[in-house]
Amino acid sequence: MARIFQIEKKCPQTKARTGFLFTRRGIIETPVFMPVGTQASVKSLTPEDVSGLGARIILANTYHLFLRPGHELIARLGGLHCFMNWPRSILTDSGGFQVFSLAKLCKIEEDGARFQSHLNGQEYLLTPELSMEIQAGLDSDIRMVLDTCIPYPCPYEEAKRLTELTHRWEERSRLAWQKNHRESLLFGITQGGMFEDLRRYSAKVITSLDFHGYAIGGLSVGEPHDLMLKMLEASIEELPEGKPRYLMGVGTPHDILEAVSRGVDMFDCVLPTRNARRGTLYTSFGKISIKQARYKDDDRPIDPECQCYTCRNYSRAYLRHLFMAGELLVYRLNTIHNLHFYLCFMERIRNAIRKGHFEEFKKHYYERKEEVEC
Ligand code: PRF
Ligand code: ZN
Repeated sequence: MARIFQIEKKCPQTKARTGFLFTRRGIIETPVFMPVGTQASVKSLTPEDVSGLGARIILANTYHLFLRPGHELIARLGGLHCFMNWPRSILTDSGGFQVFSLAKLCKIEEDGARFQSHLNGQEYLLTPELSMEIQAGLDSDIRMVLDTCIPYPCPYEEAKRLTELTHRWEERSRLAWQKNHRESLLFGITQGGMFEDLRRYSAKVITSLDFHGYAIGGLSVGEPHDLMLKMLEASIEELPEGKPRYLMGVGTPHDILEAVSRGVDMFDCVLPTRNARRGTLYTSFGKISIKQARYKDDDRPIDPECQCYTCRNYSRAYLRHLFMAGELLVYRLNTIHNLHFYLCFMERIRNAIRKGHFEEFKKHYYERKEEVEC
C-alpha cells in the first residue's frame, strides 16, 4: 500500500502529533479541520473563498447528494470536484449518521438502513454497497464506510448489537470499495456507544479490517464532555499509531484541543459555519454575538488580532447592521471570519507541536478564555 500518512513530530508531553496526509489531490497537514460542504457548497462561500482561507480538504455528504441532485447526475458531470469547482481534496461521509439524524423514518435492517427522504418521503434502503457506489459516483478522495449511529443514551446490549452490525457493514463496505475505488482512500469508523469495553472491542475489530485511516464515530451526540474524552481515549488506545485518526463531527475549539492532545489528526464540524450564519463569532477572547446592541456603534473589527478579510475591512457596527437588516452579505463575511478562526487555530496547534510548545499553547489558550468579553 502506498504511503498515505507520515508522522512529522510528536509532542513529548501529550499524544499530540503533526503529520502529512497524502491524497491523490494533494498533501494535507495534520491536525486538520475540514470545513463542511454538505450539499457540495460551504454555505455562503465560493470555492475560491474556501481555498483562500487555506482549507485543503472539505467534507461533503453522501446522504444529501444522493437524494439531490443524485450521484449519477454528478458522475455524468465529471464528479464532485468538477461539479462544484473545488480542485482540492474531498472527504465524503457515508450517510449513516445523516440517515439517523435527518430522515423521517429510519429502520435498521441487517442489509442496511431503510429510511424515508426528508425531502419528499420516498423510501430507500442505504446499504454499505450503495453508499460505496454513491461515493464512487461523487469520486471523493477519502470515503467513509457505512456505520450505524448509536443513540445516547443506549443500553449495553443494544449498543453491542449495533456495534457488531456496524462491523459487518464495514466489512461489506471494504469489499465494495475494492471493486470501484479508483485510488481513493477508505476510512473505517469505530463505534461502541458509551461503553469502554465496546469502544476497545470496536477499535480492535475495525483495525483488523486494515483501512487507510480510522474514524471515531458516535461521539459528541449529547453526552457529557468528560465521557466523550473517556470514550475517545478507549478507542484511540486500540488504533494503530501510524495511521490517521478522525474524530467525526467534533467540535468546539476546546474539544479539538483536548482531542489533539489524545492523538486525533482530523476534524469536521458545522459549528464555525452554522454559528456564523446565526451571528455567533469566535474570537481570541471568547465567542461574541454580533446581534447585541452593544456593537451598534462599535467601529472595531470582530477581533483586533484577526487578519481575515472581514476583520481587515469591516466593523462590528457594520456587521451588526447587516445582520439586523437580514442582508445576505453578512453570511459570507461572518463565515469567512469563523472559518479563518478555526483554520488559523489548527495552524497554531500544528506550529506549537512542531516547536515542542503544545502544552504551553494549551495552557495559554485556557488562560485567555477566562478573560471577559469585550
Ligand atoms: N458516523 C458517521 N458520521 C458522523 C458521525 C458518526 O458517528 C458523527 C458523530 N459525531 C458525526 N458524523 N458516519
Ligand atoms: Zn476575522
